[in-house]
Amino acid sequence: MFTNEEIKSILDNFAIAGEFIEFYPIDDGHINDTLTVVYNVEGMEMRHLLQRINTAVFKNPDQLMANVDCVTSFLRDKIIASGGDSEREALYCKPTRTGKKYFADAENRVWRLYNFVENSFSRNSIDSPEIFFNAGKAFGEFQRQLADFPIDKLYETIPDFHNTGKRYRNLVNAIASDPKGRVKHLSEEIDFCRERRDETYVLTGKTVIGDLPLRVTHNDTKLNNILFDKTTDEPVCIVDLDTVMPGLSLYDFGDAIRFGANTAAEDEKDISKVSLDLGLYEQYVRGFLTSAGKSLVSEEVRLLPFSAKMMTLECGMRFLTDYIDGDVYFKIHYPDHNLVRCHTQFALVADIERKYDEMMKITENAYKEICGKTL
Ligand code: GN1
Ligand code: MG
Repeated sequence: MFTNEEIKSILDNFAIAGEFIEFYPIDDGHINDTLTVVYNVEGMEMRHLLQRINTAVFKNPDQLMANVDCVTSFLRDKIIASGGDSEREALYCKPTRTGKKYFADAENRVWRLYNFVENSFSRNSIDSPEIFFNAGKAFGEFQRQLADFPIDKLYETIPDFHNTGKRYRNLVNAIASDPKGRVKHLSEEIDFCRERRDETYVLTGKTVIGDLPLRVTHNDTKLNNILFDKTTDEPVCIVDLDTVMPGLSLYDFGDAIRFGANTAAEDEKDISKVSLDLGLYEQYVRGFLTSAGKSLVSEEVRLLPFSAKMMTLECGMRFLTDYIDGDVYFKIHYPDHNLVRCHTQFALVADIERKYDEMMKITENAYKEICGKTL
């Protein structure tokens, strides 16, 4: 997709030492383009992470990078204060030669350069339950670290990002305009959303009346946004900080379950493989409560199963909306990719509904055991 020459000419604008050797694309994300770039510094290999920011999604790069800068420096200070290794446990952006946080090229593409976390990897599925416990603990810890972050310093990089009711209205608008004539084949999917419409307003409603506190949250807690240590297999660093914004702890919890506790991939074509793994659900609840439990109000804990359902429904509605719009938001790798993703999400919602009582019991027991409180 990019040539060596092109990448080299972009990198020439950043204040880094050595000679550029090569790059490798990292294909995980649905929004930005991410590349590992390799340099030769006096005979030693040095890597950085180069990203092209999708400015159709993140419309204001200055505000986006101001957020990222504030959050990463804040986390870095905390990590240093607690005796951690800030080179590996925190991200930081390397400035351009003119001291800016990003570089805009002649075609107005926006690029930024991060430190590369050595000896780490990301995963798209869970190979042992303990890993998911650790993932829950890491995202809970991330939230705890940001608990005293000055929330009004943050710009809302994507307004209403997890406003599920607004996502529902966006779907209704897409159905009404139907630019690709796809709606006629989607009556089942649309009915599925319509039947759950009233639930899409629950979390925002409870926030407005003060039952749920606004916190600084990550908002994109997919398993592959954690870097794990290759040697110890423990989480090292949370990445993809573009959507760190004021939000609900439930957004972070629910989205992590949506992706990590699914027995199938987000884009599995055979939906009979899709289900909610209750064992993994339990592991994540326990990990999350271990690090964040004490600071949560009981309403947040009570709604953990509901948030898993809502974040999955919301994501499914977003894939469906994008399919109807003609695949303009998420990257796709084949024509019906967004529809396939929508089907897996809705199948998972249906399975969560079947297992809801059990999820509630697991949550109650874990809360009692870990935080000594009853719901
Ligand atoms: C996008 O970029 P990536 O793949 O981490 C999306 C998330 C969705 C996710 C679905 C800014 O995340 O909200 O949950 O795809 N990010 C944005 O896999 O829209
Ligand atoms: Mg990501």
